[in-house]
Amino acid sequence: GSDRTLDRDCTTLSRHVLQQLQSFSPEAQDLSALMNRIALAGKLVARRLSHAGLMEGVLGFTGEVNVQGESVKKMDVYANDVFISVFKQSGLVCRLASEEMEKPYYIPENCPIGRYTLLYDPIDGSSNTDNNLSLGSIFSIRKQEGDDVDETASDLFTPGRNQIAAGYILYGPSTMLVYTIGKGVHSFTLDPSLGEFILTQENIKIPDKGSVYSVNEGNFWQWDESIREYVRYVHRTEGYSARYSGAMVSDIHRVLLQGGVFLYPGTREKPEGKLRLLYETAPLAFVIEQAGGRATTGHMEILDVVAKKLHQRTPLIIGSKQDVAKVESFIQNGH
Ligand code: AHM
Ligand code: MG
Repeated sequence: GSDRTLDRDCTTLSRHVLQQLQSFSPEAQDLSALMNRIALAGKLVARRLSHAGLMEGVLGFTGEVNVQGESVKKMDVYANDVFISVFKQSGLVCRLASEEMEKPYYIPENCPIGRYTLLYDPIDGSSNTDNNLSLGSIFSIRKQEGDDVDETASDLFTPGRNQIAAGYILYGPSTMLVYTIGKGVHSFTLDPSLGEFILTQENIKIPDKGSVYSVNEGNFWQWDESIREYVRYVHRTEGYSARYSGAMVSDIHRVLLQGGVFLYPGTREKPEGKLRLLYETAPLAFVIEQAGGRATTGHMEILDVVAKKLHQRTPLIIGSKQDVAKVESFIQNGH
């Protein structure tokens, strides 16, 4: 009835975070405030994207190359700065680290009290930016351990299981925010007329098996033979569909809802693949594990991998339990 609709319409993100924890605990207050800030960053990026083609100076390249050796787009810089300015005012975060910055960014005025670190990829799927296709932002929140505020951020070199919150924002036909604080996975949709993320699905469970496989087959001859064998298996087995958008947030969102597997394996030249552990593969692994799926490098659960450096890469095989196990058995046993 209408009351239920109203109830659902009123579950905003910050309220939802509080509901999952002891509302008045300091931890609940902090996490609610942190998620609120992430939502604000998402709204700012979504707003800019929705007008991008109409405005001067929003799309295209800056002419710079980032630490990863990738050409930087204007939207990458904009979104990176959005997170910085939003969290500067939060008081809670002393340090941010992102795909676009070689070293962590410190906010000294927050450091005496701000004991959290935000790790993020401001724009996931950059190659989609200039074509008005789906994009994402990925985030991970960790507690800052000890007083190690040096440039290496070595206190972050612990397993992904230590994340206290993680998720992504998907800029698609609607803007969605999906998050976990270790108590299930929940999705919110931005209602542009309210300017609020409203709860759309609680406790999302990924199917144990799906029909989608999502991988860039253009890399076929750069892969290890075991991955080629897996893809040959998929080709000769009825019932698989290929889906690959160029933005893993959108591909993994599909896998979360409908099941299947997303892979970004290593190549012979780059055995660790392309994706970065701390702000790409670990946060997505946390979400998918919380939904009942798995994420592995092929040899080790992603959440057990310990970074040795800030921008460390890992191979990624993520999705439904059975589909991930299938890929794994090709890697480990050749079939
Ligand atoms: P980005 O953060 O620089 O955009 O890189 C991550 C993206 C993923 O979203 C996507 O799955 C992958 O890189 C696409 O790379 P490729 O073109 O090599 O398949
Ligand atoms: Mg990225």
